[in-house]
Amino acid sequence: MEQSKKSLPVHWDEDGYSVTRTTAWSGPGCHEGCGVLLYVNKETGKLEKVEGDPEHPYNQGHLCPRCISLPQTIYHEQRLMYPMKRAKEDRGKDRWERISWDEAIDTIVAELSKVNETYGPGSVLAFRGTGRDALWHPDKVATLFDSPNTTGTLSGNSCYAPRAMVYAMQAGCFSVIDVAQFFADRYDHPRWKCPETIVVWGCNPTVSNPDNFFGDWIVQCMKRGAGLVVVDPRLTWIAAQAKVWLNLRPGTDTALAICMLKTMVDEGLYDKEFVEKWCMGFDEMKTAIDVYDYDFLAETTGVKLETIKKAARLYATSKPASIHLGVSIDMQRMGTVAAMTIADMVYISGNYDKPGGNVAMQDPYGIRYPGGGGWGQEDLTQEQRERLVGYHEKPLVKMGMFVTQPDDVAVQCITGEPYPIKGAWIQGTNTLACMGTDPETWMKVLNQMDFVGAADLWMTPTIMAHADVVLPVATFAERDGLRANWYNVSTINKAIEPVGECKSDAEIVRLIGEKARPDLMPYDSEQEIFDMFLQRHGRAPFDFAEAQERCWDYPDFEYERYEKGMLRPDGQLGFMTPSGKIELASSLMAMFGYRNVPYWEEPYKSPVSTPELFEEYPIVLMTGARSFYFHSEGRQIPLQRELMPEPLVYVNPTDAEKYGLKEGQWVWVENDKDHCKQKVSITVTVQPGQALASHGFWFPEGDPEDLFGFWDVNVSRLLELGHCGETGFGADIKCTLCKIYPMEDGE
Ligand SMILES: Nc1nc2c(c(=O)[nH]1)N[C@H]1C(S)=C(S)[C@@H](COP(=O)(O)OP(=O)(O)OC[C@H]3O[C@@H](n4cnc5c(=O)[nH]c(N)nc54)[C@H](O)[C@@H]3O)O[C@H]1N2
Ligand SMILES: Nc1nc2c(c(=O)[nH]1)N[C@H]1C(S)=C(S)[C@@H](COP(=O)(O)OP(=O)(O)OC[C@H]3O[C@@H](n4cnc5c(=O)[nH]c(N)nc54)[C@H](O)[C@@H]3O)O[C@H]1N2
Ligand code: SF4
Ligand SMILES: [Mo]
Repeated sequence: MEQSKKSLPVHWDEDGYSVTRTTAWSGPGCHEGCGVLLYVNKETGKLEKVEGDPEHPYNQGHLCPRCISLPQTIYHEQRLMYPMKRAKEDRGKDRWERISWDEAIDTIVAELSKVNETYGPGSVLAFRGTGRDALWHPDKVATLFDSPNTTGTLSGNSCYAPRAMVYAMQAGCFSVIDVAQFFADRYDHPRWKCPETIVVWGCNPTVSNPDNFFGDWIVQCMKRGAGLVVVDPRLTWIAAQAKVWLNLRPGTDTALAICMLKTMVDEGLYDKEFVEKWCMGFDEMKTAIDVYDYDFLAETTGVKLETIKKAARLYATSKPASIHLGVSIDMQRMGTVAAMTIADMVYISGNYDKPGGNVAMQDPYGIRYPGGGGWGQEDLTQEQRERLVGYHEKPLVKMGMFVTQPDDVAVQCITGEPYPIKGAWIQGTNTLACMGTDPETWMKVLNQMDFVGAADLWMTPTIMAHADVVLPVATFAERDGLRANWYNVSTINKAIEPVGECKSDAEIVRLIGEKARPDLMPYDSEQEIFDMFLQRHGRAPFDFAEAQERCWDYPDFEYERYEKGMLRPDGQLGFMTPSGKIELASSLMAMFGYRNVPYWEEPYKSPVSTPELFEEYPIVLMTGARSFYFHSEGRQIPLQRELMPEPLVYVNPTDAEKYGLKEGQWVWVENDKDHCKQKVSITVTVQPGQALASHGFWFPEGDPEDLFGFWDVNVSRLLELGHCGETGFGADIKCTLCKIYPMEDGE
């Protein structure tokens, strides 16, 4: 075990403050687990300030606005403080009544049990959000009521899942670029190599720090000599630092990737020895991309062919080199194909699982649930498991790839076929204002539920519209917790007592479990659950109390594990795939009847695929790039809200002129499906003919019975469910069409 030295313990006193060293994991929300120091005033017992922990290897003292504004979050007057209930006929009305924790838990358990008894296994559906702390929690709640069904509500599971699915099919596990994050001594570690070139593709990492990846790590590599290629329609800050910026048309990543892969193959710029020894399917892959013409591919993307070839050569000839993907790859109907084609570049380049390349991910000490989810699935019978939505129709769902597919869940809830789904548990997601593609459909889904329970920090539009009981959740400063990402195990160490009667997500699930199924919840405290995660499901050499004393722990890390028998449970050399090799043409995908080599198709709506629609809606619309808000959070927090008070749609000056749009003006963003309103921001960082609209906005200061005004500004109304890629993964969230025009006075 390689540990960095901590000069101070987990708790200490300093200048009238009691200081706690902890790691930040939501709520409030974030994907990260940065080390933070929480300063609590010893006289008032209140949290007064937050600082980045300079000794935590993860963020090395860095901090961003969401953690800095934690005190404003914790003591905000609108935070949920007590459990509350409301009569079913009062859904949508601000008629909440405070109740005790006992009554709240009793009601949730009684109502969800009734649904299960009436409609059978699977009829309770848990809604989960993005990778925050509350990730294993809703999954476990569903299984307590005999249900395998947990869902997101983003069409095509278009966040992370498309990439992850393809990586698993081709190489047996997820992978990430190596920027020294596996080592506690970071950039000084002797076995690490700084990448010569990093390709940042469809990601804005210094803003989004997504999926356990702190964006500043790339900046640290740049300081140590790394050059960048950035693939983004927008000129982001990171794109402006690049040697090559590939400013493609949204949704054409697969065409761009085929063009780059073809350049590498045709020019012999790949690691023939690695391909020969460790890959299968090269010829099939080559035959598939041979049919595409370079000029056609370049023209499709809107980027000059020579620029694309230059980027391909730069990546292929740099040693080491890596490619970092973001969510914009997933947010296209072609998402899995884009991810597959880009992954092919990584595999044939010979940079896989090498220092400074793209490395395979494994759970630290085999600890799974706190970093992902799925706790409870093992308690279900085979019959119950087969009630998973899509189990019989979708082989990848049957295989356990990301629980359900939201587009299918919506259909089943509304039709009641093959069986009704009538109980909902919402923990850590704001379905209507954020996650839900086509929120009108999700309103129908939630409306037809016999019972809806929820746990959140705030009264959200979703909870106000649909919940019957709501529970108040503690922030990470107010509780203990355990986090296991791929690089380390970190603990959350409680610094203050919760405000009001807030409880942690883990304690909430424990209370529900204890009441509903004591046999499946034999734990007297949340700490016992963490002990179980560490030592029964995982192989950690410490229990939770000891983990808290360490605050973080970095397990040993090896490169080139395929040569050491470390990537397969059977200890054989190679990869966790049927052939034991990296499958450039995945045998599993072929077996399931899916295309397993690169191909190109236009987005569902685009200038090329729907020219008539394009005439009426001449702007290619991206929805929802990351800002310093975390999704739909933070609209109540002054420090965050003042940075972006209203939802903005970004357009290029030429389009502003063409369509008569003025800076700061409210406009309609509209397509053939629906419309919403946003405020115009004119910027050269967005290219002519394209626009970017904000997602996740609502107005917590607004009328609760108007659902805080979320509906008018929600750009996901322009998106449709049911147009995913052939595997069910990926949907065109960031590549649709629209027109933008000024609102009339009085509208
Ligand atoms: N149009 C469009 N839509 C999008 C996107 C886009 O780019 N464009 N992005 C999509 C993506 S990638 C994602 S992942 C989804 C995210 O969608 P969601 O996960 O639904 O994100 P939020 O809307 O912020 O909802 C999270 C809710 O959980 C609460 N919360 C935060 N921390 C905790 C906690 O620890 N415990 C509990 N119980 N609650 C907590 C917050 O207060 C908030 O109400 O949105 C998707 N929606
Ligand atoms: N501050 C903050 N951080 C977050 C979140 C948040 O809401 N706020 N959300 C978290 C979540 S759930 C996620 S999934 C991650 C996502 O994190 P990122 O992957 O960084 O997501 P985005 O910023 O939405 O998109 C990245 C870039 O893709 C570009 N883009 C748009 N369309 C296309 C396209 O068709 N092709 C290509 N190549 N690029 C395109 C956008 O211009 C944008 O700059 O961030 C996480 N971190
Ligand atoms: S990325 Fe920012 S908000 Fe997230 S844990 Fe780190 S400092 Fe906090
Ligand atoms: Mo996401």
